[in-house]
Amino acid sequence: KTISLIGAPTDVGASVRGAGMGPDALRVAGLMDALRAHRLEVVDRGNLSGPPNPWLPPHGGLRHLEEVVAWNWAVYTAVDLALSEGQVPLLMGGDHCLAIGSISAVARHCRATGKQLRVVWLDAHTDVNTETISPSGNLHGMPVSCLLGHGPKKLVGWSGEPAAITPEQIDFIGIRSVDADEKQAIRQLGLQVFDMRHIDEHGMRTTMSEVLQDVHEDTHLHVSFDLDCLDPADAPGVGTGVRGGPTYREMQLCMEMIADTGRMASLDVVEINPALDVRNRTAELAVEFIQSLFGASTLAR
Ligand code: DIR
Ligand code: MN
Ligand code: MN
Ligand code: MN
Repeated sequence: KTISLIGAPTDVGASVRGAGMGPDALRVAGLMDALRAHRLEVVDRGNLSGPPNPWLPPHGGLRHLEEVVAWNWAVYTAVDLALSEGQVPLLMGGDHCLAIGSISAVARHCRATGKQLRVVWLDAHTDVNTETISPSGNLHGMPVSCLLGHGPKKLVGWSGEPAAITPEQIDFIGIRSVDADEKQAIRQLGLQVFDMRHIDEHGMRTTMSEVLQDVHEDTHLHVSFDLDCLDPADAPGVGTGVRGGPTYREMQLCMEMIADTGRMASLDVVEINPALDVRNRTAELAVEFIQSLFGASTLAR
């Protein structure tokens, strides 16, 4: 299968400027060649275009709603096209609000093809805020709510159903920052959150076994990888870093276990912020993990 790189250079959903430079940071870090080195076919579809970041305060609990809608529509269309051509879309963000368009397109595709969608959300945050509970109004903290059908009307229902996914279809890994009212939302929705304490106590291996146990032949596995999942000591180029993330080795194991399922069919790589990075270290790290997600490992070639 051909991997289709889709750049979405925007930070309209974020609280810190700079994530819009993420796609080029990944290209400069050698993403294409890294994947081709593992005999994968890759096409770079270039960058999508959309409105500039007006950098305004929130309106009714939401910042830049119109801009977030416009960017996500471009993402939805591009991911939909890639999937319809039988390719594996790799969305290069951009901030995490873009997962709304990306996963909505994936959900629609899964319904059309009879696949069972499972989402693995790798993040320090659960991103399940809404306009009524978000302390920031930033839409990169709300994509999961939108996908569950609880966001602003303009960002809900894109998959063709009221909700793109149900709570049982998504698992969160690496979580260590949840806002006060977000905690209640997690409990009410019954979301499966494997927080850092869970990983501390059970290890990444057991955690990922739990997450992946019901992945089977008909599963379409979507990975939404927010680089702030990693410890900021390893990945300094993110807007909202939180210390205490998985180690480099734990994260590699996570990626390798996902690759072992052979079911990953779409991917978001988001929140890389080159303006805050150190010599492109975070994008280079992302490239290593992406290679592992696509099956690279120490002894297999
Ligand atoms: C925070 C930050 N929970 C918010 N969220 C981030 O603004 O909703 N998600 N940074 O990745
Ligand atoms: Mn996120
Ligand atoms: Mn995050
Ligand atoms: Mn589960």
